[in-house]
Amino acid sequence: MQEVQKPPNQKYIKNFIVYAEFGIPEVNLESYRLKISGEVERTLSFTYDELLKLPRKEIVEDFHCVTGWSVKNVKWEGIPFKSLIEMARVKEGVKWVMFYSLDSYTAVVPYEDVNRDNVIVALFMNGDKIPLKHGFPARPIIPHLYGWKSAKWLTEIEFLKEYVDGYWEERGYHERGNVWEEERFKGQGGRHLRRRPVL
Ligand SMILES: Nc1nc2c(c(=O)[nH]1)N[C@H]1C(S)=C(S)[C@@H](COP(=O)(O)O)O[C@H]1N2
Ligand SMILES: [Mo]
Repeated sequence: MQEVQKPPNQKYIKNFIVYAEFGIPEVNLESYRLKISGEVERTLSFTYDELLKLPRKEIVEDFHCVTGWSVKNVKWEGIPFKSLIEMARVKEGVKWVMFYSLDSYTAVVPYEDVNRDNVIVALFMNGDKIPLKHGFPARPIIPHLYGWKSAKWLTEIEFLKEYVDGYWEERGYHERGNVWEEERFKGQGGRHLRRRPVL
């Protein structure tokens, strides 16, 4: 049997460390909406009840924070990202996706990294509604990217043709953040997005 490799320079720990750069927000489900915007044929807006009625899938994946900790086998359940892409009819030429959170946190990811079968907008974590401190009502789960790309308290998904920094990207963190290629900071790791000198 082939052993599943641990990502480079990560250590497994038992429990998540909670991060909330802007504090844990209050969530009002009456006014909460998840919006799909930007370069789409159809702008969408879902209430929490509407999100709960969409078809869901379950994934079990390890979670990796760029600071070096990982948690094994987290079970998430939510809306397949590909089904949101279909519902909104994302336009040709989209290259990036920006996530916006209730607390003003933002994170950017390449479109090709979310247009995959094991990427979801999670509503459930380990069998229960996502606990508030872990991002209730919704957060994107992109298992092969570092945890900072998983914006908790998600309120908007914007499809973009041009790159824009999110919160941590503005502070030097990588545009993609692939854990297997160790893309922690801009200019490190992976093949595609390495900054080439402009001559
Ligand atoms: N809104 C928001 N989302 C966030 C963060 C944050 O500070 N605010 N921190 C990120 C980071 S760096 C990590 S590793 C994970 C941690 O998830 P957890 O707080 O559920 O453990 O959330 C990510 N999503
Ligand atoms: Mo993180």
